[in-house]
Amino acid sequence: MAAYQITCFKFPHMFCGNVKMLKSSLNLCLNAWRFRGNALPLRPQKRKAAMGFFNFFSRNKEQQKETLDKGLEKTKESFFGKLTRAVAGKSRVDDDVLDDLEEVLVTSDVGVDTTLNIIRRIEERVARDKYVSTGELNGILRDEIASLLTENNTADTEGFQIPEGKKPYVIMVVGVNGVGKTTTIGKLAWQFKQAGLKVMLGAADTFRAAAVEQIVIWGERVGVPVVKQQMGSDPASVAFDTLSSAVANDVDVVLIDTAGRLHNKKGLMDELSKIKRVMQKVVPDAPHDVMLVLDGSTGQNAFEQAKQFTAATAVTSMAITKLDGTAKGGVVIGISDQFKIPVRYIGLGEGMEDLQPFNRKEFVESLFGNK
Ligand SMILES: Nc1nc2c(ncn2[C@@H]2O[C@H](COP(=O)(O)OP(=O)(O)OP(=O)(O)O)[C@@H](O)[C@H]2O)c(=O)[nH]1
Ligand SMILES: [Mg+2]
Repeated sequence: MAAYQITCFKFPHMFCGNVKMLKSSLNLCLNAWRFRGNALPLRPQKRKAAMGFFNFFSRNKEQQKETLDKGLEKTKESFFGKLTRAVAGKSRVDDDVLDDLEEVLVTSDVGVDTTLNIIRRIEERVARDKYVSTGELNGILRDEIASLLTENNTADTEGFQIPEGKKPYVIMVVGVNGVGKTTTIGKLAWQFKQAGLKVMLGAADTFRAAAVEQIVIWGERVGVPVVKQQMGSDPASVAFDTLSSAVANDVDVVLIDTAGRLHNKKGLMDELSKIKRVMQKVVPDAPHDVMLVLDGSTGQNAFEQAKQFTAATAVTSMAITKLDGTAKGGVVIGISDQFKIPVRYIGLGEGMEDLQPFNRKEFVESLFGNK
């Protein structure tokens, strides 16, 4: 498969299998940050249902599958378009097809390391089965990617349950600017509320103009209280107030919004540690979850952010947003494979219901079709 190997100097973790891959990697290095809109559209609530604790997501399985299939449409179109071109005129999976497949996976934002893992598994399968037709490739990819991802040692999030003695359960949401932190908080607040939990939000992004307003709007729409102070006030103080109020009001789950920050801005990263320290004065083991939100539509940039953010602060879960309307959904496979920190949720739209627990098997089945 790989004739010779070259290490990409800019991103040494990107191990480039061959020249084709080097080209793809360089393209990925050049990916620009995506702009984002500021709109906060919310579709009307489709269904109100009191859900059990163990499956708190208010949409039933078919609705979730529909949203997932629709959300991944662009990724599928792009991936299968490339795959079809790669195998055109070839009947069996040979070294050439594998080389092309490698390129398809890398250019679909799966990431170099995960791509090499997938290719290795398929090579083993081809060696075992002697003859594999290109028509079988799709099913093989689905199976191998699904088993690669389930070999990871983290379990999928099927539901949400507050662990014994962790009330209020505190989730602090972090990430760079515009990735969808506040929106994810709004969506989660809605889901938790639907499940019958008492929810409170903390507007600890006091930095960006209109950030407080934005989370207050979400609070009103979802019908949960938001603890806030003036813009420019100390985020740690807002977090302290939120937790104090949560304890006094017997709240089940607290979601703390934070300002967008880059991992390499020391002052801003220190601010996160301060927020944590101050929260611990009220709830000693808070935050119980530090959720990193990543914008999936930025592809390999999301991957880089995950790497750098997890190295800079103790992240315990991830949410990948904006998978709808992008062809870069393959990044979820790479992130889920490469990080031991679980991807808990995926964002598939701007509406309240467009957040789902990430289920690796269902994700791969949606991408490659059911058996
Ligand atoms: N299509 C789509 N848009 C999303 C999704 N999640 C968030 N957005 C949009 O992304 C934009 C930014 O979302 P915010 O929630 O404000 O992002 P943020 O990380 O809080 O931004 P800052 O507070 O500025 O750092 C908004 O227009 C959201 O509606 C998603 O899953 N799909
Ligand atoms: Mg925000």
